[in-house]
Amino acid sequence: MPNAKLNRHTKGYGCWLRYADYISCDNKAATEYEKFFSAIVLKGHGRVIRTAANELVRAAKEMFGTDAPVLPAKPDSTHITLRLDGELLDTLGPEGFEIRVHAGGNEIEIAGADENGVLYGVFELLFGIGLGKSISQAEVSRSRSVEMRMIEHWDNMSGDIERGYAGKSIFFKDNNITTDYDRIRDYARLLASVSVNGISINNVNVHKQETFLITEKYLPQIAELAGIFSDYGIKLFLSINFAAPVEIDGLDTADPLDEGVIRWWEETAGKIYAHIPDFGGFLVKADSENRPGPFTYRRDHSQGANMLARALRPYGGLVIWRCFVYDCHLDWRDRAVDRARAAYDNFKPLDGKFDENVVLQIKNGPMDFQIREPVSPLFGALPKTNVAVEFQITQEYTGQQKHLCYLVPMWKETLDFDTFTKGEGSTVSRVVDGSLFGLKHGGMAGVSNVGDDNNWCGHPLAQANLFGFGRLAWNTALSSEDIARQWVALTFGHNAPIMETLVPMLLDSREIYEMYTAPLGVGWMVKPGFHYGPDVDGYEYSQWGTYHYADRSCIGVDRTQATGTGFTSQYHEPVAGMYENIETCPDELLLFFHHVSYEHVLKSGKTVIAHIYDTHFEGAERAKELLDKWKTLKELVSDDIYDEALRRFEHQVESAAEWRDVINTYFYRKTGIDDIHNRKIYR
Ligand code: GCW
Repeated sequence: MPNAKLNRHTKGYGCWLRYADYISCDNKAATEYEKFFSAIVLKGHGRVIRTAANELVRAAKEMFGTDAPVLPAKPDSTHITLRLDGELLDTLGPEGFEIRVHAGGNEIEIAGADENGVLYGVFELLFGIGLGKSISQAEVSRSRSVEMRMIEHWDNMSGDIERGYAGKSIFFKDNNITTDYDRIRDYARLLASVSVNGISINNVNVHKQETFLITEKYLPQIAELAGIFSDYGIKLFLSINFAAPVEIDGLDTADPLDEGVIRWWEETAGKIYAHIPDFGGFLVKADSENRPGPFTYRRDHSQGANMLARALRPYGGLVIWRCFVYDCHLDWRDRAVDRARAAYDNFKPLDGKFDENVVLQIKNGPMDFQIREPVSPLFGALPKTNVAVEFQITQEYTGQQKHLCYLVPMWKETLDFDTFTKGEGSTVSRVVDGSLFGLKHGGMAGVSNVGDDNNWCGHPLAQANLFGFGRLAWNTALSSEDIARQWVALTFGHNAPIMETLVPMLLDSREIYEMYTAPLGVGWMVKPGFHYGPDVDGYEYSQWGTYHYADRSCIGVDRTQATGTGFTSQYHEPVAGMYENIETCPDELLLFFHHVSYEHVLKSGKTVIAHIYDTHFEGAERAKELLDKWKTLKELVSDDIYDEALRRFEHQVESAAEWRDVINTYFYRKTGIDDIHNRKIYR
């Protein structure tokens, strides 16, 4: 059931993989590579290395118009060799690769520690060409930063996507599984090009019908999709319903210690692996936002996760267990309750109790993907447990792909954050790559921003987030700016005005969005349900535990140990002390940790209220500048991309003005404090 409007030939559809555009413009280096693309030598067997060879054949055609044969042995002419080199496993680790230029320049050899390594080496070579690297810079040796690099879809079988802003699901429609395999293949290729190696295709909120995805009814079709991803070295995972034994087969319990339940999951695992031999495993949201879980049976989360893990273990499967577990029925009247504490309170006591093939997946912040949150204190608090960080690529709280918000700087901040658990240098990236505590598994997961829109992500520039997620997961040391530059060059070609305009737009966009929305780390202030547009008190008296406590003189949440909820004590020193003390707490998180007067003076020298007014006026102005800058690119980028983004920037300007006025008026009315600059605040 292909999307009727779909046009695979647009620039937006092709994303950063339009090889023909790599060599156009003034990319002089590209011509140096042409002679190597006359033949591909394939040393090694397997579906992924075959895909790698096919990718080079395609690139040869698109870049140079050459029909490159794939040969089993070296020809006399120049060529590219793909080779499995097991020895690289010792030096570079799984999925590592090397690109070497040999024999008087007659051969480029791409050697992979395994098949994925070869495929990533191919994309690295092609990206190098796209980025204008000369052949003398082509030799590289690369290792992955983290093992699991997962994309997670919140797609329902109805075709709707929970928190999806780029159309409907590419996997499901009208309660059926897609047969548009071409699109799935294009998607797998896109993900593999940025080294993604795992995907879960259905929503973590597993509803009635999706519960049955692990049954014979759907497994044959799921296996078709899994096979496509396998060609690209990507393992398929499914989100499961913890109550599946009850809902599918009428068992009277889903208690993880019940013999019948244990057997049920073992049999289910057997059935799944009979269809999908390289199935990745289960992703589980349990006891969260009204989903079933082990709490129902007075069991803890290690008991729940381990039961599933043991069912998958004979086949090498993983259980990815989410730590987004909190009470969503809180009472706003009770100032002592604090949702931010929940993940740590629930999981810290279980450290050491999880099986080896369980990975705990922790959201980057303690709340829920706000534009500014501290890093979750659970990172670094689980020295005996495999851990992955969960980021949200889809822009639920960050402008819903209507606003430009390049998220890589925020992810970088999380990865670079020092937990101090084992002294200085105990960064989150070292937690999730397993090196800090010597753990077996770990990774980075991103909630997908992809739907069936022609350009995949809705906002053409939101593709930078998908690209950036993969690049960063592969190499957590890359800078946000490097990633932005790579994406711009590969997507728009070698064009200095585009680079000079777009890279700063991307890099500034998060700060701009933050300026005109909720101030100083307090979060929320969005319309309930949709999470879009301003509604300062939308969640203030709700059960979701997301408060700002603004009154006529003060605002913010006291999360200190001394007088507040004690959340700061979940951090290791010196981080705990830094947040606890209002003098050392960074401005941008002040209202996350402290309840302060509007007249409190920030480190910037401004009062809180002046900061609120200033950032909202300035943020809305800077949104206008984004639009103006985009307009300067009209003649330089393709119409499909230009027009779509233009519409979105125009809307962003309006929405930012709405935010500015609602926030400023709200705080003016609360405080009665005038703007010292006398700007327009509606009374
Ligand atoms: O922030 C919330 C979202 C829900 C989501 C949940 C989660 C999939 O609003 O839509 O549910 O997070 O992460 O489980």
